Amino acid sequence: MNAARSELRASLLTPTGRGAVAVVALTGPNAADVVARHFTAASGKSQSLSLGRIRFGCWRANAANLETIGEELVVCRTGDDDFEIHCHGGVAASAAILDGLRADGATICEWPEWLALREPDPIVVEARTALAKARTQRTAAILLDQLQGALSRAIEAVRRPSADGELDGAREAAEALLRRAALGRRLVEPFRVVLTGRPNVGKSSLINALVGYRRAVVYDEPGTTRDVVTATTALDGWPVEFSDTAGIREARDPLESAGIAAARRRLAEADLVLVVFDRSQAWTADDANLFAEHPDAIVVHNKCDLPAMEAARPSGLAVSAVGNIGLDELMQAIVQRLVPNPPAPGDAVPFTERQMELIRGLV
Ligand SMILES: Nc1nc2c(ncn2[C@@H]2O[C@H](COP(=O)(O)OP(=O)(O)OP(=O)(O)O)[C@@H](O)[C@H]2O)c(=O)[nH]1
Ligand SMILES: [Mg+2]
Repeated sequence: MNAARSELRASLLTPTGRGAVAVVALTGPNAADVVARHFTAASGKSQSLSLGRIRFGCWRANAANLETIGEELVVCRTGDDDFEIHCHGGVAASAAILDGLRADGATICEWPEWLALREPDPIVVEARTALAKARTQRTAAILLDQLQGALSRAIEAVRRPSADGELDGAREAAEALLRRAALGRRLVEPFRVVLTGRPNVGKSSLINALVGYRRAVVYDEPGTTRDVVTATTALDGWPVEFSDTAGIREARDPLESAGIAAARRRLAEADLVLVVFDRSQAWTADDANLFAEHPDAIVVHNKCDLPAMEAARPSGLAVSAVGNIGLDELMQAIVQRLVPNPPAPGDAVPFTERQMELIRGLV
């Protein structure tokens, strides 16, 4: 038994918040004695819980006070030193049990930490932790592949040639894996797509059209959006967070100026920028500056339902946020830029910084 397991630990295994049933796990050398102090089986049998048996009974959170009325619940011994307590799913029930176990000397830990105590493979722990946070089926399927060994096998395929002195082969395999890192970082957190453009070009309208509901305020008054407004959706199974930002211009007041500063911060952290122009208006020096500022952006010429103002403009996608024109093409372009080479089923994808460091360290 490793040092961490020689200590009494308890953890809430179900998500925090209300549910039908909550599960508290207890593990440690004297776990059976601790359970016996709190739990009385309904059958009245006093013998200790045998392995794999599920017992219904009464749990007194405060074991020292025999006067208190206990809670009816189910206890299962899942290992010699391991128990699961299945109680009412409200927040209070599991909190009372954990408080009682803490009073008995148990250390309360988060479930990934609890999992790490019993699972020797850190990739499995990381995959299970990430799976609980995955937002789409597509990202969950990729994480499931890693849980089932895709990444471990790929890391082994780097380690083996590296150990045999075949450095070129190892380096190639490592580089192929690390090319997937950008996607791996977005399996739990969404891709960040930020819209920018001059005031009134239709950024907020475009966000609403892309996510399919009215999230951002639209108004025919330049300088309407002052704060960064986000809306999260899935495009082709990839989680994407769109940020609507204040239109970029010489600010008219301190509030607008704060909005523009927030927009610039958000732009700096973006995975992808959409720079939006109003095709029905003349092409201005400000437009040209914005275009030059974001050389990697997708260029969107909005309001294509209106007559176009003749001007030499950079090429881009013609769309209409209010007329619902060109939005499918825009979404496809976004997906193509965010995930140019989607992994095939079973492909390895590193998804934590620890894994990426490990791969870099092998070559
Ligand atoms: N005809 C037409 N009007 C549009 C289109 N998109 C937006 N508008 C209108 O343009 C005006 C400004 O739209 P917003 O979405 O608020 O523009 P914005 O870029 O967010 O503006 P700021 O928040 O001020 O920077 C509104 O009256 C919209 O209805 C479009 O595709 N076609
Ligand atoms: Mg706006």
